[in-house]
Amino acid sequence: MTLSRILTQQEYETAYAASVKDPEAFWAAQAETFTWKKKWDKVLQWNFDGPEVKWFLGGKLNITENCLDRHLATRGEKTAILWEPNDPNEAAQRLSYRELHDRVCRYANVLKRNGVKKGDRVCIYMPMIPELVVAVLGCARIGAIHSVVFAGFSAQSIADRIQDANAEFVLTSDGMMRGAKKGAVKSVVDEALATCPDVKRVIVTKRTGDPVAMKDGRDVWLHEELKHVDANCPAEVMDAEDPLFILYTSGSTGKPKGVVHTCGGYMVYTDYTFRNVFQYEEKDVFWCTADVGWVTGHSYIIYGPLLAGATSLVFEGIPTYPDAGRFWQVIDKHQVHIFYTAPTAIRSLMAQGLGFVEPHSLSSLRVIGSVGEPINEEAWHWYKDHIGKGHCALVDTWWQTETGGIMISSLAGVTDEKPSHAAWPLPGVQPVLLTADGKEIAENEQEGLLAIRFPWPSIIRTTYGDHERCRQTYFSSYKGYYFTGDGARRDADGRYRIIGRVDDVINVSGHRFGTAEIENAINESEFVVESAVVGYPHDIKGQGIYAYVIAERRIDDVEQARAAILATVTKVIGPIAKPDKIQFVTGLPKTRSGKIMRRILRKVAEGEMSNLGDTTTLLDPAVVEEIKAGRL
Ligand code: 7RM
Repeated sequence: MTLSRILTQQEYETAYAASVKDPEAFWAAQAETFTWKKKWDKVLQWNFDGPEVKWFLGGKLNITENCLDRHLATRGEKTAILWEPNDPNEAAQRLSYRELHDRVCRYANVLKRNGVKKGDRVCIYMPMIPELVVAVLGCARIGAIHSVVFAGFSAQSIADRIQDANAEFVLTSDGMMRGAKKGAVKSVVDEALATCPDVKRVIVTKRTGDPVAMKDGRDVWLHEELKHVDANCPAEVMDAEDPLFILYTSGSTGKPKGVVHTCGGYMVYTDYTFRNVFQYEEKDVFWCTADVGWVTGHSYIIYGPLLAGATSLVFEGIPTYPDAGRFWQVIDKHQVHIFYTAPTAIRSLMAQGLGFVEPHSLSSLRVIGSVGEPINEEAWHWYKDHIGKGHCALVDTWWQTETGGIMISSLAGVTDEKPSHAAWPLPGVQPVLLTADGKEIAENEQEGLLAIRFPWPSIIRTTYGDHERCRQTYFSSYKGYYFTGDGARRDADGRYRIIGRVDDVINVSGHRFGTAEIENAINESEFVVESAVVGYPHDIKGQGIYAYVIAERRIDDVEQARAAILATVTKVIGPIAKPDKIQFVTGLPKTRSGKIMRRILRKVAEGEMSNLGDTTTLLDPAVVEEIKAGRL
C-alpha cells in the first residue's frame, strides 16, 4: 500500500464522499500504510452515549516503530529533528532518523532502569530542546503514558496535574533559555513535588548548566544514567486502544481535565492530516512554532511529521529574540518549506512593522498555516502577502486538544481558501451546526453551535480518571453529537468560519483558560472576596482577560493590589493567565438566584455600554452603573 495524498479538489470531494459513505473502509485503507504487530480485528465500535469509541480493535502496534524504525531503511540518514536554539549564535543540531532512534531507545532504557513500566504516567516538564522530543518518544517506546506540562505553567499547576494522573515519574531539565533570559525549570518542579510525595524519580537533562538541587534517592541526571544503558530497546507491544498520552486542557468548569488519546487512532489521524493539509513532500522542512506543551506540538511537531518521515524543526526560542525578525531569519537559514504558527504571533509581528520581514527572502516557503484561534482578515492578508509573498497556500486549521488532529481546514493549494474561514472538513469529519435546542441546521449562510456527528480516529477517548466528566462535557449537551464548545457559520458554499467559544472558555494568544479557573486563582489573593472574569477583544492576543474584583476592604493603593493579584495568578496558574485588566468593584451583577450575569460584564469589557439587554432580573441594578463608570 502506498501513501496516498489528495492532489485535486475533485479528489478531495471523492475522498470526502467515500469517507462519509463508508468510514470504516476509508480509515482501514489509511491504517494499512503503517507497521502493525498484529492487524486489527474490527475497524470501529462506537456510541456517543457512553461515550465509547474504539478504532482498530485488537490491533497491536507501537507508534515509535512507525515514527522511527520504519524509516531507517529508506531515511536513516535524513534529518528527523532540526533543532534551532534560542541563541542564534549557538549551533543548530540535526538528529537523523537513525540518531533519533538511537537516542529514543537509550532514553527508554533509562526510563526502564528507573522503574518506569507500561501504563505508568510520566509527567514531562521541559523546555524546547531535543531531549523533550526524545523523552516523549521514550515514554511511547515502552508504553508509558506521557503527560507533558507546558514549561510556562506554575509549580501548583504541575502538582495538580501530577496528582490527577497519579504520576510517579517526572522528566525535566535544570533550566531553560528564553530570549535574553534564563528560566527556572528544576526548581519549579522541586516546589511542585513538595506536595507530590508519590513521585519516586525525577530525571534531569542538563541544558543551562546552572546549579540545581538534586534530592538524594529521587533525582538523577540523564547524562549519568545514559552511561548505564545501550541503544537496544524493542518497542513495547501496545493495543490500538491503549492510552498514548494525557494532555491537560481547560474547560468552562473546575480544574483542567486530562484529555486521553490512544495509540492507533491518533497515529492514523495525525499522519493523514499532516500529509494532506500541508501537502507534505519528501524534501520538505516543516516548522510548527507551537510548544510541545500544547496539543499542536504533540501532533504537528512530533507525531505527525515523524510518522510521515519529515524533517521537523524544533525551535527553542521566542519570536522576538534577538529581534522581531527571528522567525523569518530561521526560515531562510533552514530553508523552511512549510511554516505553521498562531494568529497571535502573526499579529504581534505585524505590529512590529515590515522592517523586520524585508531583510529576509522567505523564498523557500510553499505553505503557511494558522492554528489556535480565529485569524482576523487583516492578519490573514498580511500573512498571505508579506510572509507567503502572495503565492504560498495558506491553511487556517481548526481543531482542539480533544480532536487530536486538524478537523476543518483547506488542503494547501488543493481546496480553495477564503480569509477567516477554516473552510472544509477533512475527510472523515462530519461537522454540523446545531440550534440552541439541538436541531441540525441544514441551510447554508447560517450560524450555529459546532458539533460532530460521527467519530474520527483521534477523537478524545476519556478524561483521565473521570469518564463521567468526559460524557458530561462533550457528549451530554446534544445527544448523539460530540459538542466542540465553538460557534461557527457556514457560508453560501458550505465553508466553515469558526466564530469562537460559546462557553466560559477564553482563548488568550491561542491558550485556553476557563473563566472559573482564573477566578479561583484570583480568589486566592488574601484580600479578594469574589471575582468574575470575562474575555474581551484584544488586538494582539485575540482575547484579553478582564477581571472584576471585589476586595474585602477599601483599596488605597490600586496598583499595589493589582500587582498582588497578578502575582497570585502567576503562582497558581502561570504568567500566561495574568489578567490584562483588573477593575475593583463593590458588587457584581447577579440574578436573584445568585448567578453572575456574565453577558453584562462581557459587554462592559467590550466597551458596549448602552445596549446591555434585559437587566430587570438583577438583584441590584445599581451595580451595573458602578461597573460602567469604572470601566478600564
Ligand atoms: C489546536 C488548538 C481549541 C480551541 C477551539 C477554538 C480555537 C483553534 C482555530 C480556533 C478559530 C481556528 N487546541 N481554535 N483553532 N478558532 N480558528 N483555526 O488550538 O484545545 O488549545 O484550543 O481553539 O475555539 O475550540 S486547543
